[in-house]
Amino acid sequence: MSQKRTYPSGEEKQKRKKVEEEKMQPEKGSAANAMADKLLLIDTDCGIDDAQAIMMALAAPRVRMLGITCCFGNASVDDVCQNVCRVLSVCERTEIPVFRGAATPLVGNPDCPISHFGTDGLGDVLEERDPELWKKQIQSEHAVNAMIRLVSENKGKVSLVAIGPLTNLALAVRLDPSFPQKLKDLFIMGGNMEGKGNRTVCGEFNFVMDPESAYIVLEEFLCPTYIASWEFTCRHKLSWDFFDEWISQDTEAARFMKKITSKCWAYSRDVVTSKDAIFGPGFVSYDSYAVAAAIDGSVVTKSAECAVRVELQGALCRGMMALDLCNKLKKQHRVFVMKECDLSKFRQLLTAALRLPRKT
Ligand SMILES: [Ca+2]
Repeated sequence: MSQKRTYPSGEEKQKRKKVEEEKMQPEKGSAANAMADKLLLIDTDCGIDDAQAIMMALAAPRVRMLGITCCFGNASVDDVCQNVCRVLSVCERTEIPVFRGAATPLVGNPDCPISHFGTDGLGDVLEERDPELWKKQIQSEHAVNAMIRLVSENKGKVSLVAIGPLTNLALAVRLDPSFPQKLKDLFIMGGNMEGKGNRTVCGEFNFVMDPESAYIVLEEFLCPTYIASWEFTCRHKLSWDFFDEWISQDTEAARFMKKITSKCWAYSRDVVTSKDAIFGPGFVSYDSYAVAAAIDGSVVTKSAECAVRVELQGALCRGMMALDLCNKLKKQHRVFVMKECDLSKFRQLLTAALRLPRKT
């Protein structure tokens, strides 16, 4: 039987965390501190909640973002690249390299465009959607090559946070089978734990967009893996009152967020969705839960440790993540499926996300 465990679990993990904390230097910006920073690589299909998640990582102290790799999903991969550049520009962090990755899933064509966050992924409200303007900010190196290089250069130190379809990750393990071993850990927003879907009856968006990649990642990434499923995020929604206050802060990031959510139906309180019907109404920053878990392990207070597998067949269940609670699959590798979250800590991290750019 699977066990529900406190997160983070195990004496060894606590010890590792302590050693890591001791290594951290109080003075920000020094070379020594840069060595002790938490190294993050974010793989994204930048829609509005990705923007929120990226800002959370940018606002977190002692986090060094090695790069942002882009994948199709909430929008085409070109729009995704532009969206990431816009977010970095608002936060005055354009020194962070952005890489263009997969434009399609491994099998079939992408089921795009997606209108959840507007056709451009950021609410269809931004002017100057000129690809040429942003093109020069995109690195020429492919996202998958960059991912492998950055992780190989920092072996055992990088936390990879995947908040889009998992195509780039699947390609990375095909190009370099030792890639997962070189990661410190992997955080995923995606999949489901109760068979409830948002994109299909049983499937969550990121996994349904490329089920084969999700399958490969959950079978072959044997590093410590933490999953924020769709139901987990919905069960930890925040109030619309929080949202209103959050986007009303007097900062560039908050003004940007207010703008991109202004005409988006996903942020309309009057729209009743299936999510509202199941979990009640509220604001859910889906991808931010994976980033929060990566930057502060104490945010997630309970998780189930079990084997998981993605269903690739079926009329209703293709793309669904199944939890093997009875160990029927006899898989050695188990992942941590997040169950409970310290909402107060999460709220603090999210609040800080819109206090950007940082005042120096
Ligand atoms: Ca996303």
